[in-house]
Amino acid sequence: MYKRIKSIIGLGLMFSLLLFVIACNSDSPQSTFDPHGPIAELQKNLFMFTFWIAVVVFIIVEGGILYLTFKYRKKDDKLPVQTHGNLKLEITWTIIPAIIVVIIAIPTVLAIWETQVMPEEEDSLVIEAVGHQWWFEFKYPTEEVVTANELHLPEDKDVIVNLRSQDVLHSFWIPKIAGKVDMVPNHENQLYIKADEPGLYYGQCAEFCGIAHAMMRFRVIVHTPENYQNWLDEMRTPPAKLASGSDEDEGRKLFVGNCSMCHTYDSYKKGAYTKEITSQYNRWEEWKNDKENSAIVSAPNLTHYGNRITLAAGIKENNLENLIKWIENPDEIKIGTRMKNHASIYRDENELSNEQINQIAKYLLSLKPSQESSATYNK
Ligand SMILES: [Cu+2]
Repeated sequence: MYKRIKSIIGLGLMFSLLLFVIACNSDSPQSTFDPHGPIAELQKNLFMFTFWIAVVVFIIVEGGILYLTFKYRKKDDKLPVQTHGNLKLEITWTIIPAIIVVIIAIPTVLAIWETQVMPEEEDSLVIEAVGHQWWFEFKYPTEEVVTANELHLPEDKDVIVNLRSQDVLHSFWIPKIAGKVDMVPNHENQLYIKADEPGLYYGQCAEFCGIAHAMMRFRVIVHTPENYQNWLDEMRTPPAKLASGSDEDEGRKLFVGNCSMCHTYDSYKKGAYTKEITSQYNRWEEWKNDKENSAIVSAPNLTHYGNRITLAAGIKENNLENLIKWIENPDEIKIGTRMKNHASIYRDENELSNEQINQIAKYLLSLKPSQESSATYNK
């Protein structure tokens, strides 16, 4: 019995050590130990400062417990000297933790203040990020660009993200760059972010928001200033014309007939930004008024979808095979989507054939700006 307990404890310790080692891997795309922006850097430094103080406390306290356990373990049947209370000792072990808490609190409070100060709006890029069950909408009001699940940023630029939610609580977090701040319905929060190096970063909803919460992710693509400008230009460029009778063109007709009530696909047009804001609002209102039977819901903007890296909010690589699977049955990739519950193509009488699904997928992947551009995506 004793042996069994020992081996269970041993296995438990080994498993904990394994988890500890895995968690320390700074190569992981969501590791906070490899910061790429001032906010994440500040948070990491604060964590390390607190961590090392905790390590010292741990060693002293656990060392003391082990020392006393062995030194005063039962050696014979003699009753040891019985004492009660020690004023000096009790005052000491009350004051020392209080001092430690103050030492940790000072940089913590300073860091909280520092992250709350927003840069001047005139010198910053202002972005609206809206949380939906279970995807992210990104709007660039000054640039009049709207996209979903992939946030494009220029490097070394102060960015103010205005955070909102259209349904329940979500939380916006890019572990290597900044966060996390809650996205609250009927309330706007702000987050200051800045990325110091071009590259691809991972984002994640960090507040439980329903059945697909863990699958509510996004990507952040940080560009050099020139590439960022190219991306903006591309977002205002129409896609190439489709050859009549091609699979893509057939897919376009099917998409317009079945999907375009919820998914906007042409926000490259002039004035499209304001139109999209109104459309999303109306879709949302209609769904809110009749959650069971509403024919429309607010949905990710699919302008230049062919340039996206992932589908289903950062869950699968964006390619033909995955996109077909997604359209066939979204629940298999991400359970609970409103698309599955509300789009008419999922009702028996309107079901699409495999060929039609294939055509829609090909059409969506063809949605790319037509003109040659020098923009290089950091895939
Ligand atoms: Cu969530």
